[in-house]
Amino acid sequence: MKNVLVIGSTGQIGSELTMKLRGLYNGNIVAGYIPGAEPKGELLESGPSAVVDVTKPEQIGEVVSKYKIDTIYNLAAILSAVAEVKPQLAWTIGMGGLFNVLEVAREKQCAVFTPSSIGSFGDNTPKDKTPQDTVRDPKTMYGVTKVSGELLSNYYNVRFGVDTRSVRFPGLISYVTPPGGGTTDYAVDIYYSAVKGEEFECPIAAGTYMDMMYMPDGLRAAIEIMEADPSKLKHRNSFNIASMSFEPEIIYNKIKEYIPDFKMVYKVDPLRQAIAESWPNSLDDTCAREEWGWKPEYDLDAMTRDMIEKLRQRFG
Ligand code: AKB
Repeated sequence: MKNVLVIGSTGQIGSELTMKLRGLYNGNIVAGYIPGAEPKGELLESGPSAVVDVTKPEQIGEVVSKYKIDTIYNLAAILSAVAEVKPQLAWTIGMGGLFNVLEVAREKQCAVFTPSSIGSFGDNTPKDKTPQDTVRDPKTMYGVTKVSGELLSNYYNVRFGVDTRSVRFPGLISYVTPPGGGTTDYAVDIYYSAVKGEEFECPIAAGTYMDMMYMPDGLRAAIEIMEADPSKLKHRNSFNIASMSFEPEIIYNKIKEYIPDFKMVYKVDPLRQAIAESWPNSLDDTCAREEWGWKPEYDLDAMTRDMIEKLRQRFG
């Protein structure tokens, strides 16, 4: 029996993670949402939901008590590009929200998963096969909140014994709920354009490599790290995980294998490009593999086949 609260359950990760957790565990898997982003359809009908604004600790505490929550997935976040436009809001949600979650978790003894990101690295980090433990000096507010969030989560683990764990997500690619305001969003949008028969305007310049991951692998990582044997974990917040790294020409050419008349032009967004250039080209995920058996299942080809098939079912 497991009782889980997913904060941000209607977002890109939350909408799929909540459904997957409901399929896996008996117990209350509560879809936490904010007004204006209500759960709909299967997400609403398949289990309990509750208003949980991460900036309101009393709301988190009430839901945790009511449903006897033992694990919180704290997915509320402002993604990297929007965080540069609204840095104060990004801090309030990323750090203020995390502090509230950790305090509730300390009082009510919950385990906590809070995603970190490839955005937690900066210009002085080794770019290729970026190590687990290395220089981290991000210049973006998103990156600042991710590094600080990792440190705060480790502090709550060491100081108060809160079971905090996390992974550094690459750009997550999915056909279910689109992301909003991220630097890696182009790698999702490109599939929608290709399947709809539209020309794609790529906001990231040719040659810019970033780590990416298909959502089923990302969901498995979030669940497996929380189920890992704690005695084997030398790290907690947060693990490098990886499955594929590509630049726009590589994903474009892969899609063209399936949709030969697909066209892409470049319309580089300076904000997203600067962020992308400050991030690693590819992460070394050896520690995750060794400490809790992480292993991705999808490469670029398998992901592309599945994305196109699923989007074709939706858009014809
Ligand atoms: C973003 O682009 O902001 C996110 C991330 C890699 O953390 N997808």
